[in-house]
Formats: sequence, C-alpha cells, structure tokens
Amino acid sequence: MPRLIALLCALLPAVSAAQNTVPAERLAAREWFRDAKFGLFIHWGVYSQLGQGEWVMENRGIPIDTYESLASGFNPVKFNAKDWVALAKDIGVGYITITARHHDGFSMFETKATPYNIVNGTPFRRDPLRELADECRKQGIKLFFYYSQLDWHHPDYWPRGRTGNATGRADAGDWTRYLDFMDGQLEELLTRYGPLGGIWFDGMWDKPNADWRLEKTYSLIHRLQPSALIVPNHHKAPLPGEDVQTFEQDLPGANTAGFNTTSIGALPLETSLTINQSWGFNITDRKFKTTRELIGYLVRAAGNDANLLLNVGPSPDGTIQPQAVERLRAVGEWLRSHGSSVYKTRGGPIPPRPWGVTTHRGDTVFVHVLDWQDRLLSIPDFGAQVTGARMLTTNQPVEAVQSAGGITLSLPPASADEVDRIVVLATRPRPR
Ligand code: FHN
Repeated sequence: MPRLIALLCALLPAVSAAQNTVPAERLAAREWFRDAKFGLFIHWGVYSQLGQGEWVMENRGIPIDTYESLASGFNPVKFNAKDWVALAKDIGVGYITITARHHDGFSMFETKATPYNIVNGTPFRRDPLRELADECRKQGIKLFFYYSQLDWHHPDYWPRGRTGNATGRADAGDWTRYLDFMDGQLEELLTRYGPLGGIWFDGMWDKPNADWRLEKTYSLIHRLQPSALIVPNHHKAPLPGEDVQTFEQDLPGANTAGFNTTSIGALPLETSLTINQSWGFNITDRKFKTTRELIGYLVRAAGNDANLLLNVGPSPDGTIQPQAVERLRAVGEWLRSHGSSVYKTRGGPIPPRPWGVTTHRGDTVFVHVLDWQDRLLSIPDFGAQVTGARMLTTNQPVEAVQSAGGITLSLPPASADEVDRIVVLATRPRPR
C-alpha cells in the first residue's frame, strides 16, 4: 500500500503538467493569430432593428415578452455571406468574429437548445452563421464565434448579476442548468460549422464571482476542436485554458475605457474597437472614425504586439453601412501597399512612443512615424547594428546615424495625406 501511494504521488505532477501543456496545434493556432494582425468584428442581432445598439434591451428596460416580438419581425433578406466575406478578404483581415449570441440571449444560429433562434423564431428562417462558415472556408478566412455568457433572457440565469434585472423574469432559476445550456450550444457551434478559429467569450464581468465552470467549458471546446482558440473578454488577466488576451476599446495595458486590466500577460494580444461609437447598429451614431484614425490604431496595435479587431454593426436588412464599408476599404487599400510592415510582425524592439511605434520581422525593423512633424527623429538604441535604412513604399534611402545614444533618422517631409511614414531598418546583432 505505501508503495502504491508513493507511485501515485510520483505520477501526480506528470498528470497536472500534462493538463497544463498546450498541444502543438493550439500553439500553432496562437502563432497564426499573432501573424494575422487584423480581424473584422460583427455585432448583429434582432436588436439591430431598433437602431440603438446591442444594449437596447437593457438600456430601455424592455421586458422579455416585448423584446421577443423583435424576432418575429427580423427578416434581413439582403444578407449575403459571400459579399461580407469578400469585403473581409478585400480589406485584408485574417478572421471574422461574429456574434452567435449576445446578451439579449437570441441565438443567431440554429440550435436545439432554444426555439429563440434565427431559424426557428424569425421569418428569415436561414442560418447566417452556417452561410458565413461556408463562405469563410471557401475564401480562406477564419471564423470565430462571439458567445455571451451573460443572458438577459434565459430563466436560469440566476442569481442575476449587475444587468438584466428589469426583464420581468421570475427571481428563481437553476444556474447549473444554465451552464449546461451554454455548453450544449457551444457543442453545437463546435460540431456543426466546420473548423473554427475559436470562441470569443463576453459577459462574465456581469457576475465576476460566480462559478462559471470554466474548466469544463474550456476542456469541452479544446476536446471538440483542439486548435480552437479561447478569447475571453472578461477584462481580467488571462485564466488557465485561455489563448488570447483581448482588450476592449483600448490598446493593451491602457484603460481609458475604465474596465480593462492594465496587466499584460504572455498570450497573443488583441484589441477590439468600434468603427463609430457603437457595437450594434446605431442609426443616430454618425461619429465614424476617420480612415487616418483607423490606420493609426491598427499600426499602434501592431506596435503593441496586438491584433486589431475592428467592429461593424450591420443594418437590420443584412447590409453593412456604406460609411463603414468606405472606411474598411480605405484601410484595406492602405494595407495593400504597407501591409508588409504589419502582417506577420511582432511589436518592438522599441516600446510604443507618442510619435509612433516599431514592429519587426526577424532582423528587419519597421519604424512607423505616425505623429512627428520634424525631419530628424532620434530613436533609442535597441541593441542591434543598423546596416541599412530606406522608406518602405519608395525605397528612398534614409540617412541613419547611429551613436552610443541611439539612432537619428533623416526623414523625408511628411505629406498631408500620409498616415504613417515607415522606415525599414536592416539590422544585425551587434558584434560583442
Ligand atoms: O457588453 C458588451 C458589448 O455589447 C460588446 O459586445 C463589447 C465588445 O467588446 N463587449 C461587451 C462589454 O464588455
């Protein structure tokens, strides 16, 4: 008996090490994610009909029975998955992340778990996620499903959290049944739509101290699709089993939004951003960011070693607003000529600065000058020898004077329409 106990004790560390080991296919998926740099976020649901964003149910205190009538009117006949994915392809994103279910609890996919879904509960009767999954596969884009853990509709979302308290639900429910419901839906999403990029979770912040049974849910996902990434928008430092650290409306480590953590871990990073000021379709929100701002954000995200997940909120008819399309296409156009300084790069070697950021691929360093009016720019020494310097798009040589204190670049003058003056530095390790 003592020998058996000794044997078990000897085996235990190996078992727990195996549980913590990330399999090769998921590590490869994380590297793919890091390389992709740009994703398209889509918030679309029955709420889009009211044109007041995806929080309209909560913000206007709409009770469930009234809100449910939105489903019977939802018929986005102009939705065309081929067009959406072609747009994504044209603008140079590597992935799409779309709301499969938002906080209003309405499933934008066919599910056996509830009739409150787009196929069984609307005159549309089509499954847009299936159509998107098929098109993404054809056009070589990865698909992630956004899945809200918070639910303003389900009777078993109990005890309730910070939100969803004015929906007319009984003050009772079975939390375990709710968790089983979610796992059941996730199983459907992971088994019926082909290989996914991953699941993008949101809403745990509604009940930060609840037992979300994460280990079970995360194991389910990784068992069903070993290379699917788990991207949790819980606004905290990453937990075991998660693959990406995502930040909302903020670059990694910043917290202007007021709910992001400022601690940055070792996982791949992402930052999600609205193209105007709303996630879901908002008819009165005309505060679209300029193309210059969007490109600047994409570049600053890359310089922070993060992907940009840029959001659009399609209209209730299934089309994407022209103001959004125009800006997305302009970003895509810019990427066609400047993308080599963004895609497959990593942030640094110089930490982000007010004037701009740096990215690098191997020994090639890209200096992104975003906000600097002068001809001379001094950057700190980063431990390598600069062997050549040129402008990215023109190949024009750039004088780079290296001294003990750093490197001074003589930049060509900035033209008014140039968002990012990019200097390409060839470097080699400094001889010892
Ligand atoms: O409440 C949601 C919001 O509607 C939207 O989905 C964003 C996207 O990052 N996340 C939540 C807030 O953290």
